[in-house]
Amino acid sequence: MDKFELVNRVLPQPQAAEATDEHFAPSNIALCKYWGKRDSELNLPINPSLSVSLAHLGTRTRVEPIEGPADDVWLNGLQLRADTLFAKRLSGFIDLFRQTSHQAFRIETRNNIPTAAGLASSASGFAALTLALNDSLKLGLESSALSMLARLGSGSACRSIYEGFVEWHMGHRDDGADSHAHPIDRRWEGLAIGLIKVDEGVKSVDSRSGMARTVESCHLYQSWPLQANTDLMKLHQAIESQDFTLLGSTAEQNALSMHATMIASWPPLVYWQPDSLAAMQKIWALRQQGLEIYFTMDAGPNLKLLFQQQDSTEVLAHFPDLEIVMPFGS
Ligand code: 2P0
Repeated sequence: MDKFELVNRVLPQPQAAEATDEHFAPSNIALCKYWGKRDSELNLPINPSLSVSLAHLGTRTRVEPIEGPADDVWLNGLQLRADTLFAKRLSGFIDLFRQTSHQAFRIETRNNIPTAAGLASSASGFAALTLALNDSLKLGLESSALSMLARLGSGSACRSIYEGFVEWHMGHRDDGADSHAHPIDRRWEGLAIGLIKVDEGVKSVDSRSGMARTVESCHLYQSWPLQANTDLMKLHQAIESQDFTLLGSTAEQNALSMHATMIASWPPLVYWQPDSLAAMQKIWALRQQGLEIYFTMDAGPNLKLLFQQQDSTEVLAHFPDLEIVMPFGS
């Protein structure tokens, strides 16, 4: 099955496109990571994942039908050339929604994710675009269908349809119709995430290629789905009982296990830089001294610190440049 067939089955008859207001989708950070696909056309994962959305940090997107043959893409107030990778990816995604029509759109998208944070914007970007298209074409889709569609733009975008804690059920069907995210009905006031910038440059191997390389070449990868499933259960337990030690230790071990599979790929995939390791060692030393902090990392050199609001002053004393996000408020 290709993605056009899948979308064709899900979409109701689209109405004439209309201009929309801005639609917002939050960025998200996985506590149990998505790493590896069983189908790269449909972005179907090999393992389930669990994330927390970053409240007001994310992407705002509006779309407007325009005359002419080509989309007109604006990112953070700047018009992009149609041959840029970003514009091509957006237009390729919109093609899924205009199967029989040739309707072009002006797409205005803005990220308020701090550039220093090293956070991916593709998750919130494709989620916000999916919400805007649903509005423009009057599709009236439910959140689970929106999540499934956003997944076709970028896997992790399926989690950005929701706020708070979110689980991506990997699904088992070959067509991917059952692979979408669900919100977890639990809040955690006082849970804090700190963004530690190590390097904000563009990484040399993107997640998509990195995952493919790991699945193809890493023997350790065989144990990854088992680890992810075990961690998922622990995270559910931690969220249910508000057990921060369990949440932080599980998220940190999960991230390090994912990085172990990357490092053991061939050619090796090492996203860490010397300052990444220095930050980890600092965190481990502070933890030894009794400060309860943990970290997680994605496919890049930056760290995301997990801690409790009650420790903010002490954490800031050790990491003065930390950008803090409270996913559930304080
Ligand atoms: C995650 N990452 O769960 C993991 C952890 C990176 C490391 O989801 O190919 O940009 O578009 O499905 O969603 C980044 O992968 O990949 C990601 P595609 P995506 O957050």
